[in-house]
Amino acid sequence: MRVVTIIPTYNELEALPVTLGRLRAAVPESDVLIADDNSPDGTGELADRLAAEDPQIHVMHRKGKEGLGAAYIAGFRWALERDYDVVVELDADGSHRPEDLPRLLAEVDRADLVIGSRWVPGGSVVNWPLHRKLISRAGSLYSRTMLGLSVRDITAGFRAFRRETLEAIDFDQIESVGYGFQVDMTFRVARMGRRIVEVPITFVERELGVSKMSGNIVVEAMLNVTKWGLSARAGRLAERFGRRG
Ligand SMILES: Nc1nc2c(ncn2[C@@H]2O[C@H](COP(=O)(O)OP(=O)(O)OP(=O)(O)O)[C@@H](O)[C@H]2O)c(=O)[nH]1
Ligand SMILES: [Mg+2]
Repeated sequence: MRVVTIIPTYNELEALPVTLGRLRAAVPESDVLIADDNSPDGTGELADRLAAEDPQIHVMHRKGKEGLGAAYIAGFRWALERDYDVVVELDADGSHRPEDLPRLLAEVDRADLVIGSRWVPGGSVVNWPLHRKLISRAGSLYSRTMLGLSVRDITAGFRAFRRETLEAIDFDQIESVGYGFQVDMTFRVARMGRRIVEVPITFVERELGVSKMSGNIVVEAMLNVTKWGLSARAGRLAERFGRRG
């Protein structure tokens, strides 16, 4: 099983080397692709230096900041052009513990998508204020209800995809950039009837660097979820009336 872990970065100069060191120690068999959006702080150059010392580390330099979703899609295409069987998503900021990755990979034999989940029994969040926990849980609950999904942590960004799952997705149709991107991917995988398994993880709020999360990203995600939920319902209604008429 050939595994590549994609790490999207924007201004992660302090956090990236720590995360990378932990990842290489925890899952030495995984190759790494750093997808950097021309970070002004020099993360891209640091990534090049780390890659020069380690043949399993690769770097993709992108023009400028286009959001997490666009960076992941570029990384997915890169991975599919090479013969990887499993593609992992991992944040650079230490929130996703590389030490949890072997437990995700252990499930990928029996799942099309494995999600490292905060909101299943055994999962948890460290260093989040109550309001942030509530926003995340409420966002997942709203998305689950609107989209009719059983996944607990829909916005989670720590994931392992089987290659076949990614091959079945038309990336040109994906519109969202932030959390909406993760919801969008989950919804597409579920609608294809593929199997999603959640594995409990401990999510640790970043200690180094600055957050790129914004109110806009949350609003975008919720608006998109509402739109997708309503159009899926409209589609089902049209089908029902179509059958009758
Ligand atoms: N390439 C690229 N990476 C990004 C972009 N925005 C965020 N990232 C990376 O995506 C990962 C998650 O971003 P974060 O800023 O941690 O967002 P978050 O996890 O929602 O928020 P906090 O952890 O609270 O800071 C990190 O590795 C970021 O560097 C982007 O526009 N382009
Ligand atoms: Mg983060």
